[in-house]
Amino acid sequence: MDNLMLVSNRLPVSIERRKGELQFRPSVGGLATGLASFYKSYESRWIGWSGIPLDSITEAEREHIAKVLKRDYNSHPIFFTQKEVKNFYNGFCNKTIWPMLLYFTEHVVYDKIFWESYKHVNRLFCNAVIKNAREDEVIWIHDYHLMLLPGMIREKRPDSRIGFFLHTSFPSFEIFRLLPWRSEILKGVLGADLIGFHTYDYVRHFLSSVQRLLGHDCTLGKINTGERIIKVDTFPIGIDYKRFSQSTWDVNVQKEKNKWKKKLFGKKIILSVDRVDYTKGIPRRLEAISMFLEKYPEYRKKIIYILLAVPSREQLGQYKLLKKQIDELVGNINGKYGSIEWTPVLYLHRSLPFHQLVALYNTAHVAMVTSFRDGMNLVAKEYLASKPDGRGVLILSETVGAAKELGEAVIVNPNNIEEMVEALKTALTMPEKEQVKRNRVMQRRLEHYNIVRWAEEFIKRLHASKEYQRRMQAKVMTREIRKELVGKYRKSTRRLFLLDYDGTLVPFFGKPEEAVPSRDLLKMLARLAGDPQNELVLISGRDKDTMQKWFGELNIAMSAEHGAWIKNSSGEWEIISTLDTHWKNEVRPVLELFEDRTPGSQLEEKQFSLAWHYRRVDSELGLQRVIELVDDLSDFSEAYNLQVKHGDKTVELKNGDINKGRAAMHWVARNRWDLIVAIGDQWTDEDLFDVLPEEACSIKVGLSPSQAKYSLESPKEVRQLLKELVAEQ
Ligand code: GDG
Repeated sequence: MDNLMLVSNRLPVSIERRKGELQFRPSVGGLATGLASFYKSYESRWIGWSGIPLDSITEAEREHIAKVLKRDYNSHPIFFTQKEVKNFYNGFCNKTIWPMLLYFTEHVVYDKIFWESYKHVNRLFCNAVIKNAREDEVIWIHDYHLMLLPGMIREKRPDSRIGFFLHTSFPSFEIFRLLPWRSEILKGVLGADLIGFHTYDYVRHFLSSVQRLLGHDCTLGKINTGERIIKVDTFPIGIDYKRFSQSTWDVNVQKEKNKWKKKLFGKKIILSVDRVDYTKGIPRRLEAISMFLEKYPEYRKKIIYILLAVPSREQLGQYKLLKKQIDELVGNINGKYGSIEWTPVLYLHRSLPFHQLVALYNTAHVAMVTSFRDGMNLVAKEYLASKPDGRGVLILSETVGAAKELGEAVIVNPNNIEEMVEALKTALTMPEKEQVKRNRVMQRRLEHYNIVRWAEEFIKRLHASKEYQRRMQAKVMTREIRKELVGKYRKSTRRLFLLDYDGTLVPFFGKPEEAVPSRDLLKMLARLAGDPQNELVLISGRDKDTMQKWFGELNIAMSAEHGAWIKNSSGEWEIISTLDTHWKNEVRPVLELFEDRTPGSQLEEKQFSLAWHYRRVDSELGLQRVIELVDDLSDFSEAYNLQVKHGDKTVELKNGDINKGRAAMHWVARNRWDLIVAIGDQWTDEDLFDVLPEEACSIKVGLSPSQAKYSLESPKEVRQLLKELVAEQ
């Protein structure tokens, strides 16, 4: 395992002043709890906020904190002033970006001062990372507090290996676009090499924002910024499963359990554990409890609801209000239904030590996780892990990330009180056999994909993403390299040229039919093909009739429709293999609809493919339509084994087994060439580069990433190079 630098807002340990003394205590919260076990088992270091305001400690205390954190926790603290805590943490983090990412737009505060502070604090983190991280260290940045940091580090250290993981949800574009600083935030995140989310929906939403706001091409979880390729993927966070399941046998946990059993004799326990946060849906859940007691009075005195609410962000008005609301609701329920011997809601407004938490999980008959929104929600997973005998029922909100993995739970809509009431009834009456059956399936999954697997998987994919970038880094073809190629050309006697046409030999035109080859170009191609030691193949995405019309006079080999058709220099056009085209009748109406709805767009039909061109469409509208179209086409592509390629202002569908690489092999495998030159400009040409032997000279036109060896700036440079090759000596 490599050296790893974890960066998050909070360190896994917080520093507090109690009775005048500084105290170091483990932080409570999803990220800190989750990563602590992974962190300890590897060569890692952690950078994060100390949790104590800079202006409340002396210089000596500051040094002491840094020393203890380094010595005992391998951590480096960042210190904030009171003002930074106010504007960065309580401000932009918790009043702006948190409610935005979790769909609570009514709580979002748009304040320029908060934003300035967010930038400033991200810069503080950046300086600390640059100062402490070794050149080869993997940097893994966490969560919504540090969304600008990947970009800031990338600027200072372009070769860094950076991962970013967002622990919250990522909202749909219509929500995210509300943020005045949306583009800066996206650009910041795109400084990473790998970006991770808990669920595929968040990935989808993120990609759609990147595409619509920054205009980058996003295909198959890859973002092409024109300079780098960034991967975006799903990594549902796991828990330290064994720690929970095995702790249930611990003496302290057993003691605690016995206490609860004695105290609650015979009553069924319903449990919830959350930070006091409006995303967690605590008041709505209390209303459901109240309605349940009203609707099913036979359960009065037979159940008890333990509401463990961990204090959170208490300085913020919104959170103070929420706390007040919860206090009142608990008071009302207990006043209305309770009696001297029975309190329906047991309200614990504090954080419990781990063994007490596990005892509660283990004792509870039902756990209610009914957040309105939650990136994942670890409590749901921890509850299941704390049930070695498999008994217990989890009621789970459909809008939390965990619902994607825990489908065997009783799933509810957290806004639907009646449904929650019925879910409680279902949970309390569910036969034990059924409980065990459901839980075992979920437990197996959680045990397998635990927190360590999650982190290892992320780091593995980060390396893979970097490796992919390395392969896609075409080197600019300098004058020296060009000279070298000319030298090689002169010495070789069996040469193969595989050339794309549009965007490679000629620039793009508004209408595809305008790209007719000039007389000069035809002359040059004829000259290249005229040398008996050369085999020239034009491999284009165009239809064969156009190719024939434009180049038929030349003695050259051709391939049309991205490799569906091939033609030897002195032969006829042939289909590369029998291909089914029935799918076109199904898909054509969809594309026609897009053509009608999008002024300036054009549908092109070829024998084995359908293409929708949007070069002349207003750019915002074009991007918007592409997203819709690619989405609409996904069902067809699966059903008919089609490829959907989003290339240069075109979305093209074709049979899955056609590609330029396959067509190129027809010529590559034919001879023992001593020089192969392949030139192309688009994603479809990557298939061509892919099949070439190691020694071939592959050239990408344009500066975007490619696995080609070299890059040239424009078709003009390509023509210049070809001219140099065929020039008289
Ligand atoms: C964020 C995302 C995502 C709670 N009370 C006590 C206690 N806890 C621990 C739990 C759990 C953690 O805190 C809470 O994690 P959640 O996932 O439920 O929620 P957030 O804090 O909002 O976490 C969330 C998570 O990050 C990870 O990516 O799942 O969606 O919002 O681990 O056990 N621990 C102890 N005593 C308590 O009283 N010891």
